[in-house]
Amino acid sequence: METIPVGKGIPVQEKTRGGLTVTRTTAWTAPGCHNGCGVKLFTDENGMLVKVEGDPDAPFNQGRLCPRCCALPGTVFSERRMLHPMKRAREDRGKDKWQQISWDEAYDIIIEKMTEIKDTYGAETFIFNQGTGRDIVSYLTRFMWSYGSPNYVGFQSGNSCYVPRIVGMTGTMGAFWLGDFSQQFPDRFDNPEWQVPGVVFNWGVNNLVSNADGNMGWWILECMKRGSKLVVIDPKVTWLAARADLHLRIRPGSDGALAMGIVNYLIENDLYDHKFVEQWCYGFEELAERAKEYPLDKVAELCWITEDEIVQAAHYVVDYGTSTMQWGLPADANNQEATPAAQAINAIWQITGLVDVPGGMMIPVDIMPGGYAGGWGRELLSPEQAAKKIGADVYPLMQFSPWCSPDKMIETLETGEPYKIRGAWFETNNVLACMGTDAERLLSALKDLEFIVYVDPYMTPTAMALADIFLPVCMFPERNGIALTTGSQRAAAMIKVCEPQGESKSDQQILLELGRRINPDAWPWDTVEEMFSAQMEATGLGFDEVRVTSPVYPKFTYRKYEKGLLRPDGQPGFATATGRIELWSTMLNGVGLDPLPFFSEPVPSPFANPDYYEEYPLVVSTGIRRHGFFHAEHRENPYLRRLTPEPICEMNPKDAEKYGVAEGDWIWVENRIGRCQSRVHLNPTILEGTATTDHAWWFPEGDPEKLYSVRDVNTNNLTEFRPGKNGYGMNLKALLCKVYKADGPKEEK
Ligand SMILES: Nc1nc2c(c(=O)[nH]1)N[C@H]1C(S)=C(S)[C@@H](COP(=O)(O)OP(=O)(O)OC[C@H]3O[C@@H](n4cnc5c(=O)[nH]c(N)nc54)[C@H](O)[C@@H]3O)O[C@H]1N2
Ligand SMILES: Nc1nc2c(c(=O)[nH]1)N[C@H]1C(S)=C(S)[C@@H](COP(=O)(O)OP(=O)(O)OC[C@H]3O[C@@H](n4cnc5c(=O)[nH]c(N)nc54)[C@H](O)[C@@H]3O)O[C@H]1N2
Ligand SMILES: [Mo]
Repeated sequence: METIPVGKGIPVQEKTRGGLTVTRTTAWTAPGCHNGCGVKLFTDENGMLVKVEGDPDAPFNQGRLCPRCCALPGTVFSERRMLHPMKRAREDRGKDKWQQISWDEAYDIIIEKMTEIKDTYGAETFIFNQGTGRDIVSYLTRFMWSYGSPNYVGFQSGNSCYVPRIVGMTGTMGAFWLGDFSQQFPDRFDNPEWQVPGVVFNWGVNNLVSNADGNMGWWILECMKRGSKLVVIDPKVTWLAARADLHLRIRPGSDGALAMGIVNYLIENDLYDHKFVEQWCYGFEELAERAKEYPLDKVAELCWITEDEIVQAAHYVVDYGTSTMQWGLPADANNQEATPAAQAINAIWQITGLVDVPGGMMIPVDIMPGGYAGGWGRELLSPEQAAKKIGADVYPLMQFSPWCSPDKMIETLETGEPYKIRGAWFETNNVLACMGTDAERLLSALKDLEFIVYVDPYMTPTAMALADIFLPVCMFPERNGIALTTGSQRAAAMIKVCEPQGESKSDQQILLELGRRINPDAWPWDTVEEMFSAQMEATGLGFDEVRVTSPVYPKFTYRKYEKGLLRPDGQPGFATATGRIELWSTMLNGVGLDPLPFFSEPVPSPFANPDYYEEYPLVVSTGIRRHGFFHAEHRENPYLRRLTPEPICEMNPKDAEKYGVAEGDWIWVENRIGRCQSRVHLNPTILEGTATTDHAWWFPEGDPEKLYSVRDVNTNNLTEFRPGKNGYGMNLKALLCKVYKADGPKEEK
């Protein structure tokens, strides 16, 4: 593979005038992050990390940095870091009765219990749990496969972070795409091949705060400075929405209808790219027929917007040369039928031919195939064991990804069918505070397992409730590593600049050491650096080399479908059965699913469930991202906590008046699944009839044996295990709720 080394010639380490050592490296995990920004870490003569700056030479962030990295020393040196491996008797789960042990003892207990479970019941009865993408995916999946289990899970119903959208992309194009903000080029906005998008669509994404999925919010401003128009589709007036040329404040959960309405308008008004459709698309007639079900008047009513706004949006797609689109989590998680909605949104840019062209939608080049997404070592799992994956029989698409079905897994935990689950491994997943849907149901389902291991830099409510063995991990300044980010458009080195706190070790070290004991053939490396080099084999680069040339970019070309660069057989076209973009998906049809995009109401919804709506009259989006927190993390860091000290429910002042609550009140937010507490914040930019809640709340300073009050304030007391027909998608952004006054948390459980 042809690669472009960016770092060559820039020193990795230098002394500053103040006597500090500055190291150019990459931010990755822990603590949690999606992006892998280039950073400069400043350490003093005692090896203390004293300061972090953004690296202006890193093309990805060009010196920008979020508050969580700026406040990193407070996170690394927090008194709440876990310093030693610990064990606890199974009957003491939930009690703060831990005993410090050595790594050897921890490993011995783990190997003994995991071997016993495998020999007695089968490796499939031991499940592996991961939260969002952090730097463990490829190592933990390899560990799981080398042990023999097919069950990788995160307990977010419908695997509803990115996976539903990815199925919508691969199911139609055999590829994955992103908005083209020049991120694939080391010289970025100056690259001569790149063109500034005529229009940027920001579709249900708050990227200045979340910088989600390999996208950075400031790139949009760079495009706007260079002339891009901006369209924002978001019920809330975000910072970017306030500066948009067009802002569609749609009803949460109605995105699929809007997309189908735009597709229909583009086709009926002959605004699509005939030549591209004829040459590269399959199933256009069928799509056009389906889209007729979404005329302007109907869509306007469903989305709570005007017909004219839909018409304007459709024109912004095509009237300014090119347009590109960055989307966000609501596309996966505001409606069970998320994949069909993702197909609909994709179709807008597919029928207009804005595919892998400068300033359109961009198909990234994977520097390490399967690296970030976890395909490394999949051959270690035998076909017999793979066939035991929970949910893959009901949802056949699940055979193709590392993940099993969380919705079937919760049933399996409860019923013991088709087999009883015995043990669980949690790494990067504080599931009872954040990722876990219907948190109370999940706690009941997990609490009696025979053996639970938890791996984290911090004690968490989940570890306190469930773990028998706790393994402390170190953070990125304390270890070496390679950062592979979403789309793996680059590989970057992480360089150790300070000693790990206490006895903590890196995830990679832990999994290599345990892997060598559990299946030595699968883990032939003596050091983690040797393992990193093996992972990067396709690039021909070793870790030592990447250490100085980091970041390394794969060479990028546009219109790969014309050049035979997308298909394994090297022929022009797309990696689908027909070789074309399948607007009518043969892959989905092949597993008995609707091959065309469609919209159906989220469950519950104001239109589909009027009786529910009458009792629970607010449409609530849960999980608004905050600058200072990555999910359930960072609340122990005083600098970051100050930004958002408590969970907030934002609502329009008119709704607050209607429901008798006021600014600063503690309230219950409640629906038919459960309730959680929050403080009211009145915000006139919230669309009337809707509200938002923060997710992932707990109080690290609280009582461990009350699980840090997580059960009082967890917004996932309101969410439900209920995926779409293909097993993917859920509703956590368009719930129906009511609100009323409460006394404040820490009173209840
Ligand atoms: N600081 C910080 N950054 C993060 C995270 C974090 O916890 N903290 N988490 C990371 C993770 S794993 C993810 S998945 C991403 C998620 O980040 P994003 O993809 O940006 O998603 P959200 O922040 O959930 O919502 C984005 C916007 O969608 C709007 N919205 C809500 N409901 C709907 C709807 O139904 N339709 C439309 N069109 N818009 C809607 C909201 O008002 C909000 O402005 O963030 C990542 N980045
Ligand atoms: N209601 C509602 N719920 C949501 C969401 C929402 O919008 N609304 N968002 C959902 C989404 S999109 C996602 S992706 C999930 C995220 O859910 P998770 O990814 O499970 O997030 P956390 O609960 O913060 O748990 C992560 C844990 O990993 C630890 N950690 C961080 N980095 C590392 C590391 O490198 N190694 C190890 N071993 N540990 C590490 C942290 O200290 C923390 O305890 O939450 C989901 N939950
Ligand atoms: Mo996520």
